[in-house]
Amino acid sequence: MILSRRLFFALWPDDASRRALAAEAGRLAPRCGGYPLPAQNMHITLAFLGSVDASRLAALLELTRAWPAPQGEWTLDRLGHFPQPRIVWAGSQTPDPALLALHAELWQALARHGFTAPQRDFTPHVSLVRQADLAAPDSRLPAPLRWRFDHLALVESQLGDGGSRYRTLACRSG
Ligand code: 2AM
Repeated sequence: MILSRRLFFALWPDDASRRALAAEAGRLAPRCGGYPLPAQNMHITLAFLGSVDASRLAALLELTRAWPAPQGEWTLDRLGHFPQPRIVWAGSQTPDPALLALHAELWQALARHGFTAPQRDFTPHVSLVRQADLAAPDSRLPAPLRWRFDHLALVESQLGDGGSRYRTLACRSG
């Protein structure tokens, strides 16, 4: 019996954007010293919940399904590096206000369910390369990528030998 699940809320770029991000990851990985993430894993985490007792899952599924359909457009145009946990990522010079509002509203709703938002600032990003000891040589993406977000997903992360596998448990789309 599964007693706890590793859960997070995320937005998933459309197929073309994910392919473009995976190509960028492949270009950067040899320069940054890590390994590129595959197209199917390209996402932006809005709320990482960590290990959640399975008894709380029903409420999270309900919250997801009842959420107003998200709508916005995000331009990815910059590259960044988190030295810990050694990630090279794509993000924005100016994060979209609708994206920041969605993040804030989601955490307000999660707080009503007893979850606590992290203290640190939210840096919207898509992880491209893991175990990256070096930053990307440029701070800009070679070509800005615009994508419309219209799917909010509650996702389970399963850690395995070949990296993380993500499974969407519930999705709210526009
Ligand atoms: P990352 O891509 O920046 O590592 C599933 O693991 C998702 O949750 C990933 O997008 C990951 O973000 C994020 N995540 C994992 N651990 C986290 C943590 N401690 N705090 C915030 N986000 C985390």
